[in-house]
Amino acid sequence: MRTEDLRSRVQPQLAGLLLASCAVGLLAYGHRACSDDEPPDRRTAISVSCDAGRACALAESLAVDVWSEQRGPGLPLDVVVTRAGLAELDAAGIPYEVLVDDIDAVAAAERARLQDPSLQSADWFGEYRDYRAITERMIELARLAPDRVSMHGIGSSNEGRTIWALRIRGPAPDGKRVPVLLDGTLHAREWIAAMTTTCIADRVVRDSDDPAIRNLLANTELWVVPVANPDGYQYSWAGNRYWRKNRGGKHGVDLNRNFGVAWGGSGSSRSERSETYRGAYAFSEPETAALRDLVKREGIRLHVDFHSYGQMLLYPWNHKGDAPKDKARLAAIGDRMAAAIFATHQQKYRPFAGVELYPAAGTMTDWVYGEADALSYTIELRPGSGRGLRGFVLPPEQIRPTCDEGLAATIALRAGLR
Ligand code: 0X9
Ligand code: ZN
Repeated sequence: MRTEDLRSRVQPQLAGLLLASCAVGLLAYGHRACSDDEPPDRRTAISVSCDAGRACALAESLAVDVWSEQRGPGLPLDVVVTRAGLAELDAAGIPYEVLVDDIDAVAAAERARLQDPSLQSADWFGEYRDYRAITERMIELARLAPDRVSMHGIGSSNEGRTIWALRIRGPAPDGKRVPVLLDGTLHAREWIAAMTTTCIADRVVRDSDDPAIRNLLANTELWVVPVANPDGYQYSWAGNRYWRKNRGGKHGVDLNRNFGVAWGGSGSSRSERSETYRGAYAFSEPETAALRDLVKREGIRLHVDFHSYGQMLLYPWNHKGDAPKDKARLAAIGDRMAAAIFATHQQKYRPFAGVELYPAAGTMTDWVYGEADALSYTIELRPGSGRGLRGFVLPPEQIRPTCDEGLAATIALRAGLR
């Protein structure tokens, strides 16, 4: 039997079905007494330390969603549980830290902010933007510099939305440019990935005289796909804020388990309802097929797949423990990307081989590295993990600083191939 990652066993439909009386326990990280006024389907994000005995196993079994990238001894596990789940953890004396007391209230507050005209930000990157607005911004960039920038539809989603790519060409005296791909939002709820990639494109086009950007663009052809999963992204905007997958089939497919290297292996699920459902076969989804075709057609050499959250730089392999032949190089460039990120806002992003955190088969970066032979990274953007940070709902003031970090990482990555 295959081991499946924790996410794959989580059945979202369990949310709200578990009813239990609310036990009150003593918590190591803070006291979360339950009250009878709370609705039983209230969903709370908590962080559990995996060092203590069966703490994480129990948290896993009670989880209605899994938020954290990492798991394993010494690493905290972020999960979402209902009120009944909290009661069970309390009854078992398992300590946890509350990350977000009511994740749906946080999503509702975000939605109210987005819909309130008096709260609109004058800065385009001062607020989150939907698929349509991002597409318009990309068109604007192409109009701004038509000699260097062009819009390309690289495919169509399940629901018929165009998957847009912006191509930004830097000067190349000998006509040879290194093709680099940045993509975001394979996972719908990771909104900061769409904003960061759009913002990197924006900076690169508008600040082309900045020496660091000039250097990045020299002999480079940058492809940017901010919304790789437009259906899922729009669905998360339409009210289901924590939606992860695309909208294919009955329950959606985890696009980051649908690529063709090690497809079907550990850390992916054959169960359609699972959050890590891998799809019927590799590249069954039009969104992953579009990215595959782009990578092959353009001969991509460098790649970043932007996700959130946890502040990490992950390089292959994601699915198995054997070190890839380029491990030393991937790790060294990962270190340089981390240092470049730190220099912008003093945030720590830690580099790992993905599998060191948990196995995930069928990921985009394993395919881009394994089949297309490009140096390929997953960057888990802000926030880090911890109390007061709200997981996927990152305050909009953090879009610009996160973009600085993404741009710094991209510059360091490109420098790694000079
Ligand atoms: O699980 C994923 O697809 C990615 N993490 S996320 O929290 N954004 O969903 C990371 C995939 C690679 N990571 C590991 N192999 N650990
Ligand atoms: Zn993700």
